[in-house]
Amino acid sequence: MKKKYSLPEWQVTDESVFQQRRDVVKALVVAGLLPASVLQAKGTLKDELTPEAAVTSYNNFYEFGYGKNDPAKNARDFKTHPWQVRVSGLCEKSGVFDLDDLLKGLAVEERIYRFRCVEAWSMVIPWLGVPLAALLKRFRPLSSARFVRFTTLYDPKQMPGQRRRVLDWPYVEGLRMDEAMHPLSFMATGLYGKPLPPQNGAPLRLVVPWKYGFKNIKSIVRIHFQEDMPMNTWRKMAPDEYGFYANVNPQVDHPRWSQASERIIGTGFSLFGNRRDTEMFNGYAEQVAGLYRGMNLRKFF
Ligand SMILES: Nc1nc2c(c(=O)[nH]1)N[C@H]1C(S)=C(S)[C@@H](COP(=O)(O)O)O[C@H]1N2
Ligand SMILES: [Mo]
Repeated sequence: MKKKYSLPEWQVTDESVFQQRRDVVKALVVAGLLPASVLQAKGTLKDELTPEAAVTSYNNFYEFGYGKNDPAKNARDFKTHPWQVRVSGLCEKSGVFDLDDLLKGLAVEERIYRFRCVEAWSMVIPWLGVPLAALLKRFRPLSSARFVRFTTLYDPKQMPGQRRRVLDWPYVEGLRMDEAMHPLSFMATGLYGKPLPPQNGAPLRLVVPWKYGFKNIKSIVRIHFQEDMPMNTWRKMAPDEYGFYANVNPQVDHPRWSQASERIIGTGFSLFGNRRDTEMFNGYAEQVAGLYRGMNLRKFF
């Protein structure tokens, strides 16, 4: 199931094996038998899978509350089946589709991707899903479609966070078409080999691993192809802090904090700090830098 865009095998170790190995290393460090630096050496603590319990309990999903632990509690009864997606705009096959029909015939893949929130924390998550390009091609976008816009469900009855106008609901995100069609762009339907938990954006959630987490819009009910750049929710909220592109970039700080490094979630107690340097395009520069050739990434943050 591993695809070439997943992190290479040697960088990702099974959660339990990794935990054991790290415990041994830590014990040796504490005992003075190994230098502390080994705990931060490249390829050791770096790309371990984030424990499933952390992926599914430390969430941002404001529709279900604003605390990291709220979505897992408040989304427990969220109804994600049946689920319909409305497709509109500059494409040949618009309409309202049942999600089951939309996914029929598309091969489900596993992708292990780094995930970097704009708040400077990160995870490594094994997703299940389909390449975004494969899904979008079904609607035959016209060549005049330069952007695609995604919209989250609006349902204040089920989503208590929407009863307050903390954000301009419903949540909206967008991609340039060439970004959307890039082989790394992914539409997730599961994680850790199981269907997506509601708090992670069931039943359909965008995953664009070289961009900040807020681009990864959850519980999508609408896909719209258009000529002009869509306004995305966080940019509308605070245009000086959140852009349209939102490419992970350690050289362009958030106005209120540095983006040079990130806190690794779920690694538990660490003597030497569970941080790592943030990488350009979240480590995917080789694959995606070409999309932005000639663009000033300070201006288009
Ligand atoms: N609809 C919607 N999508 C959303 C959000 C949200 O509040 N509402 N939060 C975003 C942010 S800021 C992040 S970091 C990721 C978090 O995804 P996770 O909880 O699966 O880790 O979801 C993104 N997608
Ligand atoms: Mo985020």
